[in-house]
Amino acid sequence: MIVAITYELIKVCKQSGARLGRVHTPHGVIETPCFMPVGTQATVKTMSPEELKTMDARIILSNTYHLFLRPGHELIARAGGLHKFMNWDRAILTDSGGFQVFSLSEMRKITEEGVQFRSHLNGDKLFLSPEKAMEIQNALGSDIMMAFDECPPFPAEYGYVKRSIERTSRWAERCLQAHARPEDQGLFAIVQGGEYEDLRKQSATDLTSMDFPGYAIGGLSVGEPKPIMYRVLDYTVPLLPSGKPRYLMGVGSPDALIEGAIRGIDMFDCVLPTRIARNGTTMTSKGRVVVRNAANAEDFGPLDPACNCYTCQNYSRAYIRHLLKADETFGIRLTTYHNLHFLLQLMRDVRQAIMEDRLLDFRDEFFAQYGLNDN
Ligand code: PRF
Ligand code: ZN
Repeated sequence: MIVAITYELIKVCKQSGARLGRVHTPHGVIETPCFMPVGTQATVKTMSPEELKTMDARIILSNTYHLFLRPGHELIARAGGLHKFMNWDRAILTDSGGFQVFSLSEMRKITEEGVQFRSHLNGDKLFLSPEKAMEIQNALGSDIMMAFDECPPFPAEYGYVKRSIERTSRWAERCLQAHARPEDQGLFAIVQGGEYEDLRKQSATDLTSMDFPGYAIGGLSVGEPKPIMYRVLDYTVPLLPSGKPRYLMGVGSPDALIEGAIRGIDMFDCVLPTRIARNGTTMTSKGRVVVRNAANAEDFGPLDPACNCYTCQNYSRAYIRHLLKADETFGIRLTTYHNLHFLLQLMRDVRQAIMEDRLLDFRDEFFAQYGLNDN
């Protein structure tokens, strides 16, 4: 059987247990652990594909839910698929829409068949199901597709989460059956189970028996305290097959990227760097910097003296602050470029530390600079 996505383990960090590896996709190789910039609307907000390449992004994420609502997956298929439509020839992962239906749409009704909801754009009555999520992602042509899951809120009662993971497993089976392009698109399953160890185990056991080319951990970073997330990872990651990639969904704060890698996660995505960039907040080696603050009015130094990105090499805090205050688009392009570069560089540093068996030392040094309580 031909598989579109394979994982190559390069080495395990002797100090931390973190994995250095490569994910092979039809649109190139991804060094892992990796961070995936989010391009919800078939664009990473304010960044061109060429700019993403200059920071060496190898894979970006996009969303079934948004592209289904607008411009529609049939239109994107007629354009030649999502890669061609958006002029991105590297890898793309698409989320399945389940999570976005729950966070964005109104009047949703969940049944065994799927989820009925109203579009957050125009109120249209729409329906997503495992089969529909596969049809849309097959039409988009993403390299990695996600199974249609339910992400219970935090906190959620045990009985609810148990019924939910059982349905998510049945939906995963339906996704496998409906997937029409296994030769050039890999379908990842999503382990759920909230904060309940036996339910995470049940979910992982169900899904790993179905032999997907990769596994995600969903239902985290949904409002629970960080120690709970780390505990769930401690007992869930070892349940996943070591020969396949492991993806922690919706996590992108620097501390969680490092802690996740230490626990054996290979892939991450999050809107955090791009979202906070647009309100003038940046991530630097010394923690978060709100460029908009008055303290930066006459600071002619870079956002982060330790950063070698395009923004930091050419522009001052004072200039960026001025652009942001004047509502000039270039300001949020500069902060977005820096934040994405910062996280991609962080992951390069993490990979180097794994290579040299010193990821725990790296974590301690990073946190001493960055500050522990800051995200
Ligand atoms: N499921 C899906 N997408 C997601 C999540 C999930 O649980 C999360 C949770 N942090 C983010 N994105 N399908
Ligand atoms: Zn920078």
